[in-house]
Amino acid sequence: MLNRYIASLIFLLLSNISYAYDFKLSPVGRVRYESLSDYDLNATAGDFKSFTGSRFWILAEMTHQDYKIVFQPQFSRTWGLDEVAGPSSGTTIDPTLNVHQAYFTTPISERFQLKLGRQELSYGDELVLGSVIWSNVGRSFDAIKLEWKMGHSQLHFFSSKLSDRNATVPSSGDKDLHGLYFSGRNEMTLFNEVDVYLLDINDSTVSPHIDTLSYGFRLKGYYSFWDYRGEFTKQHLMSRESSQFDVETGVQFDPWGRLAVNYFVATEGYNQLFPTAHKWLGIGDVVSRKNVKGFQIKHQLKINEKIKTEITYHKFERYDNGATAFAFSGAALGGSTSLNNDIGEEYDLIANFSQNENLSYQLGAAYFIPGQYLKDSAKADDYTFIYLQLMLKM
Ligand SMILES: [Ca+2]
Ligand SMILES: [Ca+2]
Repeated sequence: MLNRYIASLIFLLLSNISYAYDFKLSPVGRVRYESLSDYDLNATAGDFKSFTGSRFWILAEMTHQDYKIVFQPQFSRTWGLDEVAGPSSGTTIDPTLNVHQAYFTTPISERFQLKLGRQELSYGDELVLGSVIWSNVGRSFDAIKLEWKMGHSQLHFFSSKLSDRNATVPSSGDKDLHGLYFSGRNEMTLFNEVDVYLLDINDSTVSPHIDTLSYGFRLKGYYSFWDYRGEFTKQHLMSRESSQFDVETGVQFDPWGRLAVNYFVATEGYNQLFPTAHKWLGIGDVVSRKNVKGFQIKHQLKINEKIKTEITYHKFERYDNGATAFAFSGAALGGSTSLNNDIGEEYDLIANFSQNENLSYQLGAAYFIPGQYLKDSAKADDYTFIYLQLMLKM
């Protein structure tokens, strides 16, 4: 009897708690098959890859007055891959569940709020800071962020601990990212988005410590059927100066879709920071934004409410023939002896079919043809990438 009384009391307490805040769940499930033939650009050496990856998450938001806790458990898994304890498919070993985001927000005053904990950082076109939604894991930061709202615009100051080396053992120090990012939004369509930022990576895990200071601006706007975006970043790595710029302009020809051209340059010492590279430098993920220049021509078409297509041609060259080209991983792509700058070209196709507001299918294909520079580096063969993705959002 007493047990039943206690149980009722607990139930009563719990049901009261559940009414004490608003609870919102946004679940997403995504499964993608990928196949890569000759990513090494060498048909003689075997490197065929084919796999299926799952990314499932529940974004749980608990709000009470001006306070909010966001918790995002995530299950990310390549099918059939072994866990530490051994194979986990068709056995009694389960893979692990991870946490992609866990933070809370609290107001400091009417215009200021603090966001504290593990969180995604996504700004502008994600050229310098992105959440990499494409990835089967995505990118998060352990960070403190102060947000200042100014109408539709915002000024954010954040500081993230990228690596802590003296938490458990004494060591030289940590690696931190500090940033100041102004996202200006206004009514003028021609300068619809005006961003200015300052980012500093202070790496004290090495001796002497390294400071990478980057500052830049970004513009985005449109006028009638014409649109553009552009971003320029200047960088100082101790005494070395680097920079990048990336501009795109497009025209909407209804009902024939949008035709756009993009031109980009990144000098040989440029540190691309934390971008969603997959979004801009070709879905084949061959190069990174470092010692590269080139252009793309893109055609985007909305056939109807359900079907969208995107076809892109990319051209990549080295900016400086005194340094190698750089692969998506950041490692050298090709040798340093060739004087030719032609890295190669890539054709991309993305077709998206939304069955309804919840379920969508996406087919993607990339075909990369090496240029003379890579041919001189014994990377002379074409690379093909294909994926098929199904996503359910609720
Ligand atoms: Ca190969
Ligand atoms: Ca520390």
